[in-house]
Amino acid sequence: MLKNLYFISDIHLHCYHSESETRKKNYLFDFFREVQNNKGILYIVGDMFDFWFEYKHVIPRHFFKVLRYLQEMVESGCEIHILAGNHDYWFESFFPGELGVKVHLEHVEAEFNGKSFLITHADGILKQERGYRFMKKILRNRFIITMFRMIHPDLAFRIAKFFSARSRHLTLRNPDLVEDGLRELLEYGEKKINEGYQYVVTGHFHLPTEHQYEQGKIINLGDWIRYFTFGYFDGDELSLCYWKRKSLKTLL
Ligand SMILES: [Mn+2]
Repeated sequence: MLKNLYFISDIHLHCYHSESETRKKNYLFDFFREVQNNKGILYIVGDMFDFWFEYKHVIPRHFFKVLRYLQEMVESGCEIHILAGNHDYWFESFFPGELGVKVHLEHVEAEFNGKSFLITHADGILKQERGYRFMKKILRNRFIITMFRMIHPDLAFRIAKFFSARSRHLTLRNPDLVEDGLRELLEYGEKKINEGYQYVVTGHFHLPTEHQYEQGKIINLGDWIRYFTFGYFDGDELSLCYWKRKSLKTLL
């Protein structure tokens, strides 16, 4: 019987060093060690990186330690899946080829112990994301990706940092929008559960959420910026968990 299935999303690893980044990574490595010790299956449900871009011969150096961890986990028997988010859509062959991590550019439908899961970053599902849905088409256009690859990596990451900071500024939403978003997210969950899924696992909203419907449950995974939350399926039940809750008091 399968147990020890983990879900995590929205870690938003940056391509520069800072105190908060070091703290975030230390928590993340503690979490990875737990997955590794339990020989778990891990789904990274989008936006692990604040920006990821692949070149034919170059990988971004700031993520080296994280990538090394992922490779070690796979080598010690863990199964790792990574879903593309809106910040890190541009995966090519590096993850499967060099790390042994399975890449999913779209949502994943899976069954574990007879329970059906819908696993999705869930970007672009809200009404308030109308502008983003348009941008998504541009950002995923093959020609534009090829053109962007022609830019020197140092400059490309500087451009990405600028746009990422800007999008963060725009998503510092007012409470009304958060409330609307949550309502729509729960409606989305209900719809998917009525379609036959027992568990709907989402990322993207940075809002730890666990809602039980009659026939199933939706979980929004929160993030690893403020909440340090993850989803855990023990083989029978899926729940939202807080990593080292006690120590978080000093962080918030
Ligand atoms: Mn996202």
